[in-house]
Amino acid sequence: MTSWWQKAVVYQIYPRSFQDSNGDGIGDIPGIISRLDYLQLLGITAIWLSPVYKSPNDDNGYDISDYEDIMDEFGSMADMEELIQEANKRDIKIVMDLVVNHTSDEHAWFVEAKKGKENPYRDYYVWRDPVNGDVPNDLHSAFSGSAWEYDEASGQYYLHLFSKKQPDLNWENKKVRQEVYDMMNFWLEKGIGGFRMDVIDLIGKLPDQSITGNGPMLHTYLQEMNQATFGSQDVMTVGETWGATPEIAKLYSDPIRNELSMVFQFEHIGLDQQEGKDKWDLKPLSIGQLKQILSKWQTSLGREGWNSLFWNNHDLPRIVSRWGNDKEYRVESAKMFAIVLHMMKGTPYIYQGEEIGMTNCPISTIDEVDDIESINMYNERLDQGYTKEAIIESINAKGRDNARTPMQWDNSAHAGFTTGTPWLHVNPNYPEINVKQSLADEDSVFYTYKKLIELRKEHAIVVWGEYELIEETAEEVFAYYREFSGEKWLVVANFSESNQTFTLEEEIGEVLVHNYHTSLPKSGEVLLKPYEAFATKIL
Ligand code: GLO
Repeated sequence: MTSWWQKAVVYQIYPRSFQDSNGDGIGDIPGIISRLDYLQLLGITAIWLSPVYKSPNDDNGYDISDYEDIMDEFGSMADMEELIQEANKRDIKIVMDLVVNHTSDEHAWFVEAKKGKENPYRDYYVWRDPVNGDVPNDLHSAFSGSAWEYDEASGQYYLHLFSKKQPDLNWENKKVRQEVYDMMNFWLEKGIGGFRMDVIDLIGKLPDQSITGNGPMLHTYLQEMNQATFGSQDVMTVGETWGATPEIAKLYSDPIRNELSMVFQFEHIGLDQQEGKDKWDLKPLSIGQLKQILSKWQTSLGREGWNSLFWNNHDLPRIVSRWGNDKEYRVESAKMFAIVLHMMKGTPYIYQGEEIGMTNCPISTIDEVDDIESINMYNERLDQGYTKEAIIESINAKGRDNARTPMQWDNSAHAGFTTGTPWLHVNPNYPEINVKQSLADEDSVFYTYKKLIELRKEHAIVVWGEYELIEETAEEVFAYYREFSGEKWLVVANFSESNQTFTLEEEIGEVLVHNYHTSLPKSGEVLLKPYEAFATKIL
């Protein structure tokens, strides 16, 4: 059986930073609607919309206070319905972000729960008595510090694996699960194309045993959710699953298990982080490892799963700055990352601005930072004796604001994002890097993305072809074959700033996409320039 999402290319919108329509400095839904023609031109099939629900914005919408209402700054439910319709008219589906590991502490359920131990909503969350006058155990929040927050009034602690304004829901409570399923059906009835599920690997947690990810009930809950909500509908679902291995991914996405369409795995994303440390402890990327990890995922799911392909999202630094060269070879390296990823098997995701080669936005003091994760880490590490310089270096490398600076539309004030004051600084390189410029330049990164999306739509081999890594290459050269129904394609990419050579073992035919204008020999040795990448047919 095949599904639309196997052939899809998904574009992620972080609404706060995409397009403001009313001058308040915050992106909104009418702003997104005004840019749908641009997305249609790019050719994408679906939009993953980061949360637009009512929220006090402790974690920019990932702390939801009402799942069935829209954040005031973003617009109204009528705007949301119009977005779904207008997108559907352009054959674009809207995939909603489902954040159900936790709510906001301002959600009505938590407000009730806090009223006392006897409140009917108390058990919607995870409460524990103190142990020896202290926190119940040493569970840590992903945003620094203990995962337990003391509630004076009742003398108990509640669990928050993220900020203390994001209390964890108690999934062991059947009523909680039913509320979530009802809410999902509310959105499905509005005609959405599916769900991206935030930190979904955490819902089966057993906090008393310090088990958070991959808890024993996780897959039982997902099967129950599938049955109670989207199971009978033609939608896509993608779970955010940190720490997933291919074996774990199959549990979620093997079609016979009736759980999710696919998951986001993060193995390649952790490759520039020191072993056993966290994301802030940097080490250089090994291209050899990157090839090995991505190839493992390409070949190990078989029919028991489906890959999602991504370099970027709202939590990650911009790939061109991270593993490419965002100065001298910005265009070449941005295109190279696109070619390598979009020619693989799986569903590609593009994060807003990636398609024009937007870059990280370095800061020099903590006052310039908005992201709660970075701010909490800064304070924690200052206490631990790190220097300010070292912490700022980590934030510039990995901080989430890098990806969250406003979308760069043109070279007018604030990059055409807003007529007001943007909520987060615009990257000062917007006069050179913006959509208007990209559309006017036929050699821009944008047209490589557009071409890659077209290739996927036109050639079944891109969707279904078997993948094979070419092992005998220089470390810096990432090359692979795709094969389908007697057809064979070759993809070659130089991941370095120096020239490399690659030997064409078979005679090549039509060049499908290439980030340099030079012509390639039919066979034999090819000299690859910095970040050169191409895909060709094999005769
Ligand atoms: C990644 C999420 C992130 C949220 C977090 C809490 O882990 O996408 O942006 O902050 O999940 O909801």
